[in-house]
Amino acid sequence: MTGVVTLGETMALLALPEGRIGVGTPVVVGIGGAESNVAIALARLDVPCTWISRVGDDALGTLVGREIRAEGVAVRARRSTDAPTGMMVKEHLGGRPSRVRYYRSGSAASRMSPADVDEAVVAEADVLHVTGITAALGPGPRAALAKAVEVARANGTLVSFDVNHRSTLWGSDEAVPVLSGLIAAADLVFAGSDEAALVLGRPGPDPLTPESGAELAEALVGLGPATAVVKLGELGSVANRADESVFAPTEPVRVVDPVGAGDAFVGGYLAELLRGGSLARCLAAGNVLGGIVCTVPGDWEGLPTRAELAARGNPHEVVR
Ligand code: KDG
Repeated sequence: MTGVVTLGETMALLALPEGRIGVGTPVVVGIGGAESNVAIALARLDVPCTWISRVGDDALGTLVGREIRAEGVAVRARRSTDAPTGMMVKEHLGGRPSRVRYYRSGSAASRMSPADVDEAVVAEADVLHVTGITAALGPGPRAALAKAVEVARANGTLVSFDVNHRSTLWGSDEAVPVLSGLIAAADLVFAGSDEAALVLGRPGPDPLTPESGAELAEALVGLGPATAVVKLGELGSVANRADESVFAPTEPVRVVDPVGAGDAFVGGYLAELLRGGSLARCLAAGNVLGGIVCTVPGDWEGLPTRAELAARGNPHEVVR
């Protein structure tokens, strides 16, 4: 197994454990980024991983690189001397996240370009995993994404794409055609139900059920990918591939912080895929990781190692 390569921005994360920003408000410093969250999930499950990005030549850039490397992920991130590391501030109320604000416009990662893409690393990987966030960062990152996808497709590297629409970064008029193009170029697509509805130009499913989720997954496959997965939150997840529809329910968990659950899901799914698991097992593994990460504060800190996962017993799965 040569593993997974990801590409995207990771920011310094300033978490305010309770209340809003003010003089003397305690802050917990960490990091967060959808693609590195996935890479960390995979590395903790013993899947070799590389993360490609750019960070600033500053203390936050050092923090980001050091933390991701410490998780066993290979870091390919140039340091920009003329742009800072991006940052996000996460406020909490009653112990749960209440608001996230980005300070990433003009960040080092928003200046990524195709030159940042290590072609050999992408060509040799089993999977390239990318998300819509990178496309929203600007023309340079979008071009880097396009190059990574092109190299992957030319070399038989599976392209995995998580829609990850961030409405605070771009409007849907600009986002939908770009996201649709990336879905068409991918082999495997992940979306939340609202994201799937957005790119398909439909209202969000009401009620959200395994059946309405399955319809969305089937419609996403109609855009081009071989497999589409729709994450259904506390219901579980559903996938469509070659006219087969598979639903896997979740076990209930005590949710402390749901941010990062989607990335954990993708990490669990891809790890199982690389072990040769069936579609049902991939969904079940995704559900388990997504659930676990919700029980711990932070976007990725609760991700389990392979040993911790094994200690929990086998994920429950249902196929139909
Ligand atoms: O999926 C969790 C991410 O949203 C978070 O870690 C930060 O990448 C991030 C983003 O752009 O919101």
